[in-house]
Amino acid sequence: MFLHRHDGPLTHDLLRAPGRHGLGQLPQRLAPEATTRTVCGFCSTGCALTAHLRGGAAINLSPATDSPVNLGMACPKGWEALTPLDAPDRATTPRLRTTDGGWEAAPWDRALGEMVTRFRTINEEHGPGGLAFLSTGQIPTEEMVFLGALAKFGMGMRHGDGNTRQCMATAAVAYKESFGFDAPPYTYADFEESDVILLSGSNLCITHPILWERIARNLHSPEIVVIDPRRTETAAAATQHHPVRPKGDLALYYAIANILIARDWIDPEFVDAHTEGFEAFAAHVRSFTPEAVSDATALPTHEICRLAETIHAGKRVSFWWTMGVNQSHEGVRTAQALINLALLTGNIGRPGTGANSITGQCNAMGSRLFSNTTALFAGHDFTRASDRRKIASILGLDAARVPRENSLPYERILEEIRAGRVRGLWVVGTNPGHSWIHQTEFRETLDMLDVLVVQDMYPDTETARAADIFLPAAGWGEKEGTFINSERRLGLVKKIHAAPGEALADFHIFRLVAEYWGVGDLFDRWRTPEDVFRTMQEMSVGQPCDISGIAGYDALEEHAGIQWPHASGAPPPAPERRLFEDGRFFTDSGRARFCFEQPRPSREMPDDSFPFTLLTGRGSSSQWHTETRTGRSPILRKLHRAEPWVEIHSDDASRLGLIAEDWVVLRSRRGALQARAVVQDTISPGQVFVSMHDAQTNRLTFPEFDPYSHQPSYKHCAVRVERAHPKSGSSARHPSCGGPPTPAT
Ligand SMILES: Nc1nc2c(c(=O)[nH]1)N[C@H]1C(S)=C(S)[C@@H](COP(=O)(O)OP(=O)(O)OC[C@H]3O[C@@H](n4cnc5c(=O)[nH]c(N)nc54)[C@H](O)[C@@H]3O)O[C@H]1N2
Ligand SMILES: Nc1nc2c(c(=O)[nH]1)N[C@H]1C(S)=C(S)[C@@H](COP(=O)(O)OP(=O)(O)OC[C@H]3O[C@@H](n4cnc5c(=O)[nH]c(N)nc54)[C@H](O)[C@@H]3O)O[C@H]1N2
Ligand code: SF4
Ligand SMILES: [Mo]
Repeated sequence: MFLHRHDGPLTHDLLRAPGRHGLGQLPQRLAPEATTRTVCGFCSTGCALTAHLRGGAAINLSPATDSPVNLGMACPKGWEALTPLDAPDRATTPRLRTTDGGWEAAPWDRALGEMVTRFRTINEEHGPGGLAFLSTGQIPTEEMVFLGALAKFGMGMRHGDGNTRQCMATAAVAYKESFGFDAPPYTYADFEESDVILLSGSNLCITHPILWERIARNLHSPEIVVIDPRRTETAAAATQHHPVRPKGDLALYYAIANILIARDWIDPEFVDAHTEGFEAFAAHVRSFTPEAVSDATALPTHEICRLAETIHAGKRVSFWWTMGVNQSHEGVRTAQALINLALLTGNIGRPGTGANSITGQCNAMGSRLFSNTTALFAGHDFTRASDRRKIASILGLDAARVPRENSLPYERILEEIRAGRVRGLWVVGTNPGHSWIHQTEFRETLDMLDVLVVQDMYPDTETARAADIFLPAAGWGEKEGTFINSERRLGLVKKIHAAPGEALADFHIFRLVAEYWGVGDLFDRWRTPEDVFRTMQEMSVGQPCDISGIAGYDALEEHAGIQWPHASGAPPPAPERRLFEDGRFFTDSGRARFCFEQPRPSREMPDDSFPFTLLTGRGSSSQWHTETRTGRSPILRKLHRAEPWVEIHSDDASRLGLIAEDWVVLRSRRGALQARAVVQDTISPGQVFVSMHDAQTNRLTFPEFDPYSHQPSYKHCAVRVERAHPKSGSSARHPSCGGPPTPAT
């Protein structure tokens, strides 16, 4: 027996219930030789996958044909999702840092005892602000709920955030302000029903390949308009590509709005009946003539007019955006500028329309609603007493346990660490030692902690390597729960694989931490993920995301996923549903708001010393973020370049004396990286692009944040390009990607 509570024995059922710890047992509900449906654990598309089982465990995956999401399709990551689970270097035991800086394997009992003792000491010395957590959009919602409740109501933490800050915070804030709730209005069928599809800052072909396939099925010969500084795979397949100057979007969308208003190409009935703030918005955009914004957008005036004409010509126009918009120093206003175009033209609430943020991670939507970080559970408000009472009473807690303030956002938590106020950090299911902006500063920040606890599937992530205590987690496929995809669909994720060694589902780790902290009784009713799901349903009652009408996991199984809302008493869920069909929004007035502001430049623009603008983003459909999972599949590795690469225009290359495949150094004021030159005119002169999958990338990025969403502006900083010194290009290889070692910074 390896589990003992440090101040008394663990409860009996925690020790004895079969399958509870995820230590190899598979759930009884799966027949030994059969198939079962699950939801992919990579991107937010939420493809349904069929798991082919032998002896109750999955031996293969294929796309499910009976789901309204992916219609029998999947991308390489989905097909290959089992391989990373079987990697020989999975974490199988907890580990503790030794005094000489090495590691020792430790039983759970010791690791959790150590975590609790050290966290408690911080709590006693520094109060509830001394501890914080950073979580993820890649675990089931039920696990997010458990962590959010445990950390904030059980352990008394005030601050917790997640990697959705890096990703979706902008869209969440934009929707909340414009629509009154964080509510992406669309359903995937809209891709097939639009006659104009405008994609801004989205490389859908590689980041959401199955959504691109949905566009390919559109029978209305749609105009596909891509707004992206680069001629991406998506732009190359579109009918129009407008290579906007990086961060020129806000001026561009205001200019388009100006043309639409000036030419009377708006929908006045919709604007009158369902919006507020139109007059002020019209006055605001009046100075944004195509001529006035031509420089800011790098687009000729006729191209800006053509964009407005295209929108006007469409009967069903949909506006989609992803990270090219969200990751910006003015992301919220840019997202709202797109929302404003949909409102002006009445393109919302009908098939094929909408102002549509495409999410990123498999459960980013779950984290937006249920992680208990910036919003209290189910879109409630920490600062509102009635909301605190409601949530506390559902959880059977004293309302005084619910913090009265919102958590600090990610970058402020890091500032608190640097100020010596946050001393203990718990990182779950994210790898900020690679993915957070301005890595030099981030690594220094981690070094200032008294205790860093990292909970991950793999012990060697950049973040795990800095940990004091490492907890081995089961991954996707090794536990059950629900994900919420981009179109608000809750899908059921199954346990189809045994976790290795002593790795535990995050759900069970949270249960154990609760026990060790001495607050296990607060969460006694949460024995299984489905218990938590029922609590989520109760918490959602009366909210726009009401899911109280879903008849448990069985209903999710039967319908292959159900979109929110689905309130109790509602008719059986249709396979595809969109929001705002009645023109009523979630604001107090029921009207959508026009939100706008004067554009302003980034704080770091190219100059004589650093003349290039650095863009970053996804590199291929076979790579996932920091590559802890996809990097462990030999098949996926074959589908992309092995070495780091930088996309550079041929004019710039010849000016710098570079030819294709030369090693170059990219240097910003904060750091440097080396990569092979990919010389191609998919990028404009004066710009370079590197993929975020390379751990070197965020050494360069500039820590600037949207003031409202606090999302990092990953896609804009100033760099210079140098030919790599021959000596550094040839010797030892970069450990993770086969490239040369990185130059000193
Ligand atoms: N294969 C794969 N798929 C993924 C992921 C992955 O890691 N790998 N990650 C998932 C996640 S979490 C997310 S958030 C999504 C991200 O999905 P996307 O947002 O589609 O991906 P990115 O490549 O980050 O950025 C999209 C584009 O923004 C452009 N861009 C940069 N600056 C600007 C600008 O100022 N204006 C405009 N209009 N465009 C700009 C870039 O050139 C880039 O082509 O992908 C999801 N899907
Ligand atoms: N320069 C630049 N940087 C970027 C971006 C960019 O476009 N440019 N994009 C940003 C965006 S949009 C995002 S979403 C972030 C992503 O950044 P991260 O969240 O840091 O990236 P991942 O590699 O997805 O990290 C997930 C971690 O969780 C672990 N994990 C997976 N499943 C589980 C589980 O079930 N339980 C536990 N405990 N662990 C698990 C994985 O092994 C991995 O270490 O990167 C951001 N960083
Ligand atoms: S498109 Fe996204 S959800 Fe679908 S199989 Fe690929 S990674 Fe998974
Ligand atoms: Mo993301």
